[in-house]
Formats: sequence, C-alpha cells, structure tokens
Amino acid sequence: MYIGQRIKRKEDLKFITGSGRYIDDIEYPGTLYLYIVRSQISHARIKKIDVSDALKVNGVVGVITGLTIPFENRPNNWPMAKDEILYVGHPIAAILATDRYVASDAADLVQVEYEELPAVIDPEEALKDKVKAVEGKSNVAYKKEYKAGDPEDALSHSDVVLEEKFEISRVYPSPMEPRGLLSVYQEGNLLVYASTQSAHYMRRYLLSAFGNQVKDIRVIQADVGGAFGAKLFPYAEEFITVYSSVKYKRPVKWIALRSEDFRGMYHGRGQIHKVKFGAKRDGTLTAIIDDLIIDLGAASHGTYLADIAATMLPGPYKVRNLRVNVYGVYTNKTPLDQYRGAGRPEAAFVYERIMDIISDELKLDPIEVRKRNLITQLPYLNPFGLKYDSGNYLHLLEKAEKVYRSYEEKARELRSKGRRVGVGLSLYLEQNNFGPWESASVRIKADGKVQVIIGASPHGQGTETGIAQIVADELGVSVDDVEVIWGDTALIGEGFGTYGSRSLTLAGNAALLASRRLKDKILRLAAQFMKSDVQELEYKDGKVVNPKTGQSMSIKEIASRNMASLGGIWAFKEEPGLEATAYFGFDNLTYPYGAHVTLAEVDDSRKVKILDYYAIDDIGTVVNPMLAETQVIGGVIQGFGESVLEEIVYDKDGNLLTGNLFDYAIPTAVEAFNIKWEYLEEGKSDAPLPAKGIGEGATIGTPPALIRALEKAIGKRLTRLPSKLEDLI
Ligand code: MCN
Ligand code: MO
Repeated sequence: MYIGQRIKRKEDLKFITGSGRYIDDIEYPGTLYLYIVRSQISHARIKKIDVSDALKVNGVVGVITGLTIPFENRPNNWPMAKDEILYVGHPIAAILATDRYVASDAADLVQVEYEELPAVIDPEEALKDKVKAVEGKSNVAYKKEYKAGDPEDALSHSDVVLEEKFEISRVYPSPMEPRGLLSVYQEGNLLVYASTQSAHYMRRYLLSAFGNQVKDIRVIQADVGGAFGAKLFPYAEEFITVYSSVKYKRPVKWIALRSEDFRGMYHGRGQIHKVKFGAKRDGTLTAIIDDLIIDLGAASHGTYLADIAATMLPGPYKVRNLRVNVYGVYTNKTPLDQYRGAGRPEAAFVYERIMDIISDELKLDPIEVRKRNLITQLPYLNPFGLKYDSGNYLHLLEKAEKVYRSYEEKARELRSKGRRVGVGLSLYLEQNNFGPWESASVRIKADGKVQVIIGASPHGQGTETGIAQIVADELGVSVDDVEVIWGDTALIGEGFGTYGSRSLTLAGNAALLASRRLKDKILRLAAQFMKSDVQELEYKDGKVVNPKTGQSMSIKEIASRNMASLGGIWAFKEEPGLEATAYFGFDNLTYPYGAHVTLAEVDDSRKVKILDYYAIDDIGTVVNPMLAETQVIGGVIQGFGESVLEEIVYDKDGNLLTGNLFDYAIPTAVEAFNIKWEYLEEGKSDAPLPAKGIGEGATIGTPPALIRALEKAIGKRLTRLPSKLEDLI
C-alpha cells in the first residue's frame, strides 16, 4: 500500500535541477512584448490619452488604449480605464514592442490628461456612501443579511454582552512567480500559456470574450511558481494580452514586474467585523451580531468571500442565534479576491477571538469555554444550513489541550525569568471541495506504464505524487510506473482546477473510479486473450490470474497484446484500448478541522519569536503524510506572516505604500520556525477514498492561535491582523 506512506515528491526533480518551464521560459519566434501603462493615481476622469510619442519609438508595433470588455462583476472600465481611473495600478494603455525593454521605455512617453476625483480608501468611510469610489454608483455593491434564531432576544438574556471590532487587513498573496501570459495566435486558433490554477477556467473565460473572433482556444498551464488562490480568476492583463495577439495575429507575451503584481494581483482578506456577542456565566456563547464590511476595491467579484465568512461564523460551536449584516463596499483600491483560506480564516479569527475574550471576561479557562460550546454530535446542520459532515471535534481538542497545558508549563517558567511569553490555542473548522466535480482519465500504454490525466491543475502542492499513490494502489503497480499529467485543455474534455483544497479528494477519487473502471476493461480483455470466462478471473497486484488454471497475464502483457495486428484484435469481441474516464463530485462540501497551539515571545525590541508550534488536523484519510505536513508547514508560515508582518497599506489618497518586497514584509527563512504536526483520521468524507483537503487549513488555524499567544505575552487585548509594532508594547 502506498496510501498513508511518506513517498517523496515525484514532481520535484525538474525544479531542483533547474528544468522547470515557467511562462517566461517559453519562447516563440516573432513574439511581441506587452507592457502595461498603469495609473499612478487612485481616482480620476480621463480627458485625453496621447500615445503619439510612444508610437514613434523604434520597435514599438502598437499601443492599445480604451479597451473595454463587458465581464461579470467587473467595472465598465475593464480591462482598461477608458474614461475613469479607479485605483493605483489600473491599466490605461498597453505598449506592444519587439523587445520588452523598448516596450517599458515607450510607456514613459504615454501622456494621460485627467481630472482628479476624490477617492475613498477606508471601507467604513466608503460605507457612508458620501465620496463615490465609482462615479454614479453607490459604494455599497453588495448587501446581505444572514439571520438565524433570535440574536437580540438571546443577547437580552445573556449574563454578559460584549462588543469588539476585529480588523483583518488586506494582504498580497506573494507567489514567487508573478503573473504572466503568453498568447500565441495560429491560423485563427489561440494557444495560450498561462500561470494559472485552472487551464479549463481560463479557456472558458477567454472563450466568453474572444470566442467569436477565433476558432478555438487551447490553454496550457505552464509550470507555476505559486498561486495561493490568486491565479484562479481572470485578470485584466490576461484579456489585454489575448486581445493584442488576436489583433496583431502574433504571439504576445506579458510578464508582470513584482511592483506591478502588487498593484495588479487581487489582494486577499480585507474584512472588518464589528461584533456584539453574549455569553452566560458558564461561558456558553449565546448570540453573535456581526456587521461585516468587506473592502472590495474597484470591482465586486470578491463578495463571495464575505458569504463564506458569514456562514462559517459559528465555526465548530453550537451557537444558534446569529445575525451577520454583510456590506460589500467599493473603494479606490486593487480589486479583492481569494487568498489561501478564502473567507474561513476571517471567520475563524472572529469566532476564536470571541472564545478567548469570553474566557478573559468571565475568568474561565479558554479550553473549558471551547468545550462548553463545542459541537459534539455530527453530522450537524449549522444555523446557516451548512452540513458539517464528520469527525470528533472534542477528541481533537483534548489532544491539543495536552500540548496547550505543557506549553503553559513552559510559559510559566519563562515568565518567572522575566520573559514576555504567551500560549495560544485555536480550534478551527475548514470547508472544502468546492466546485461541482473533477475529472480523471487513466490509461495504460503499450509498455505497461500508467498515465493519469486530471482536470485539476496542481501548482506546487504535490498532488502528482498523492494521486499516483492512489492509482498505484488500486492497479497494484509501482508508484514509479504511474505518471500524472494535467494543465492542458486539449488533454481532457472538461475540468475545474486546483482551489479550495479539492484536488486530492475530487481528482483523486475520479482517478480511483477511473482505475476501477479500467480494471474491468483489463479483465475483459484478459479473458479474451486467455480464452477464459471473465468470471473465472481475478485482478491482483497488477496481474490478471485464473486461480483454477494458475494461468496469469500482467498488465504489461495485456497492454502489448492489445497492440497486436488488427486481425489479432478484431478477432475478439472486446474493443482494444486500456483507458477509462471518471468524474467525481460531492452533494455536500466536506469539513475538515484542526487545532493549533503556539508558545510565542515578544522580545524587548517587540520582535515576535515562536518558541514552539504544534498543529493537529483531521482530514479523514491522509494519502501522504509528508505532503500534508508540508502543506501545514507552508500554511503556518504564511499565517505567521499575516499575523505579524504582512499588510497592504494605502495612504488616504490611495497611494500604495507597501508596493514592493522591501516595504511589504513576507516571512523568510530567517523568521521560519519549527512546526510539529500530527493527524487524526476520524472525520472521513463519504467519498470512495474518504479524504478531505489540507491545502488551506493552516492559514485558518494560525492567526487566532498566534494572536492569542501574543496577547498573553504582552497582557493586552489584540483585535487586528496583523498585530503591529505599536500593539506589542
Ligand atoms: N493530501 C493528502 N491527503 C489528503 C489531502 C491532501 O496527502 N487527505 C496531499 C495532496 O496529495 C497534495 C496536498 O496534500 O499534495 C494538498 O492537497 P489538497 O488538500 O487536495 O489541496 P489542493 O491540491 O487542491 O491545493 C489547493 C490548496 C489551495 S486552495 C491553496 S490557496 C494553496 C495550497 O493548496 N496554494 C498553494 N497550497 C499551496 N502550496 C503551494 N506550494 N503553492 C500554492 O500556490
Ligand atoms: Mo485556494
């Protein structure tokens, strides 16, 4: 059995030997390089754009301005600002040149005449709807009320009623590779190389805009240097690049500079929760009323993140009286969309802060407060209709409690020596496997090697290895003989992609079902080749055996017999070919859960140091504990960044103050720390392979645990992400 084993990643060799192929490594003769001229101010009316000087530059082939394409939840001035500039970084013009440096030099010669408009940057200001972020439009792009039970009544019957404002700042997803696209126009067809989380989504988006101008669009996912949720949905620059290659009938390449990526890549998080909540003296949470303001920036496609946060607000707790008033507001900033965790980290920050605050206010132990509120019967229908499927939350919490108590012990000792240390624990609920289904095809080639094609688009997670383990077990072959490929819309009919921690579960189960289907076909073909009745045969360890006669055939023999001359094949009833496709999806989402415990120190220079860190997850069957563990490690470090280092900051006029990696701090090897991880397999999903996802969990569990530890270290309540230096006095 490979499932459950720490198999080394199959995908790494090419990257560690330098033979990865990212978009910018792919070269086509005759390529034009595209450079985007971006707005330097946050809100203005465009009066005139003069490109005549730019067009005179030797090597410049064309300049595009005023391109607008109607697209769902995007402003009228999309993908380019035609008459109104909405944020710093908004594309205004695109220079196409035979050399990328010529293109960027020519960009300086584009003259934009504009009339500045007042900008609204602060989301609470935006909610007042006085200064408009988009001319002629209300700032309130989205309003929704989620209500369950009777929260007002429950508050009036509570022993304590508390109020708090939690702020979760915007972050930049910071993949190592910025975005980019290469669009190749060939005889009426488009071949698009993308740094994306889903080749199929990209094709569908591009077809909606360019489908009537080209015969077909094929999208290939190049190697992707990280995405973290931010490379799933379409971007202005991608549409501008494709438009240009159709217009000039040439390959066009666009690669973002890091500083452009800070302004162009959708920011994540950006939520404010103004919360009123009540509790009984014993720590029972009675009700939550939450005004949730999501800072959408200049487009409204990020509203679903508030919906996820709102419906997940009860977390793993029994509270049934809630009201969440969601306000999605436009601001003159880069549009907002998903970042690893997507709505669940925001919810967890709020419900875990609430648990800790209740324990402080009522002088109760934080674990006891959690236990008092914990859901103990699963499946459970949460007050907003989400069905938590499986698991034993209490068991996991009890395991985490042991770690917590031992960290407390250490903390007491260190505190007695005058050190500012604290311990934090978080319990969190994850929700994953979004998207209707995923596809997989499994083939056996003539040499007996197995090829798996999946509709998901992994980009660093290690899914190739995980899925190879599943298929190798099912077919009884060596994991080294299983190759997993993906990321090309010409490879498999339809698919979705890699997001919402779904790939192992959905594509993995599709691959499992396809392997089972393929085994039936192998048996039928073998029956013919072995001149046996199919009922007499058994599939075992990559072989078909006839227990009665002792006769057997390996998959390799069957696969090569399958290739025999036409007569040899058509003489049989079964058609040739060893290939099967299957699809897998859930009726309900799955709900993994976990707990994080940390011992942290704030030193005299207010620097945060993690002295110990422990995470426990229950994701049902773990296919490869090493892959899952590395996802947790990466996620904890990202969560650390979000908790103490990373923040997108704009000044009051909408200038981005943290627009490069000098001003925007992400954790590096220097800040990294040791993380211990353990897993339970009690909460199985109802899939044939009863797994759930792990790709995002750690970004949900880390901030509330860490902020609690810091709060205990300094003895002052912390309510925002990240905690800033001035908070840590
Ligand atoms: N796994 C496992 N057993 C399970 C579940 C998962 O062994 N029960 C393994 C899988 O084989 C895979 C990894 O854990 O190697 C993650 O699988 P899964 O939870 O299915 O998540 P996805 O593959 O769908 O990845 C998406 C997830 C998301 S949504 C974001 S955002 C994120 C993340 O993955 N972005 C990442 N981790 C990232 N890691 C890297 N390196 N780069 C990103 O951009
Ligand atoms: Mo994601």
